[in-house]
Amino acid sequence: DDERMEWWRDAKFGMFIHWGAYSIIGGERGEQIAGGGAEWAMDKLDYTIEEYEKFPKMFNPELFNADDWVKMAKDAGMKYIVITTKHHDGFCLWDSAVTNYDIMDTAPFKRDIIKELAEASKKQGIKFGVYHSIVDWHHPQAQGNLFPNYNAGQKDQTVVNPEFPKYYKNYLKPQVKELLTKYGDIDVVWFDGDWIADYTTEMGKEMYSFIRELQPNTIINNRVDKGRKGMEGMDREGNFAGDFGTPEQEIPATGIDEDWESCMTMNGTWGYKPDDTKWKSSEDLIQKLVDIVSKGGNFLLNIGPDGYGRFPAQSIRRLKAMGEWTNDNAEA
Ligand code: JFZ
Repeated sequence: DDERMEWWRDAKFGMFIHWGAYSIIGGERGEQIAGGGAEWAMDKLDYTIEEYEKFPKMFNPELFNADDWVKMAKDAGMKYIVITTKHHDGFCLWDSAVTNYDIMDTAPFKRDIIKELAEASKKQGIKFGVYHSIVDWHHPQAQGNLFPNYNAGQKDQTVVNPEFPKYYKNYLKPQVKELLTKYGDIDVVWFDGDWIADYTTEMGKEMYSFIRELQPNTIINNRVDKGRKGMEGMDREGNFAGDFGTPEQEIPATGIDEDWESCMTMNGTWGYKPDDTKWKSSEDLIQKLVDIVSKGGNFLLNIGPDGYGRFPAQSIRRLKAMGEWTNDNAEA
């Protein structure tokens, strides 16, 4: 397995991208502003499924340019990209065969974003991965049992939908299969939303082997298993927890003898949110990179592009500063 993990261990620095219909909302509804991550707008701003559907219907990010995004990542010294194929809101950024709630059928954009990014990454020689949410606020079988009168469906995350195993088998797995068979090498699969009561360790194990059968070299994060926060499950021999741990917005105090990746935002939100102006300084981000790398981890640093397909200027500046620093310090 060392061979499979080799590129990832060498990579050190990657770009996380949270992008979807919520990027139009920017965390705002009338005078309400969502606290925390704006990618949770559907839940936090109390949109019903029907109300929320208008955002995918107007998602038309004409300024999106996959080559530019990949180049910005590369110039920053990043070696891989992980983008949200589907976040908790359920809207899919690729052409999915099992739903119309995707970029080709519901949105006016009608360009397969995942295809464009996968191709641009390949062309420019950078690894490409997908973030995929187990939680799905749009799918009836993944909702709590009060569907459809239950807004985003996840306010009570202990509510189990007896139909969830059907969603897992007939929707989640087929979607993962599409992603792993239609877009060339998928170097990382980054699951999230494993905490909901419906999801089980058995499902996680099955998903893990399913992916490895489709693409033996894909690297999968620990949230493929149930309830694996941060580094949970990574420290015990034989304990199933995917291939790497995912401490979030934190750096472990000491080096850990396991594979891990710290994911962080440049401000305090994953999805685009103009109200959040608490940007970490470039110096701070460079220090975090050094700290993480010196402790043997990877740094997955997030960008939340806006609804037009632009990276926020504040993010671009920080990427540039980090690129200058990593270039200066790269071995000849
Ligand atoms: C999740 C998402 O809910 C969030 O929107 C974002 O995508 C982030 C990267 O992941 O949020 C989490 C997931 C796990 C933990 C905390 C927040 N955790 O393990 O502590």
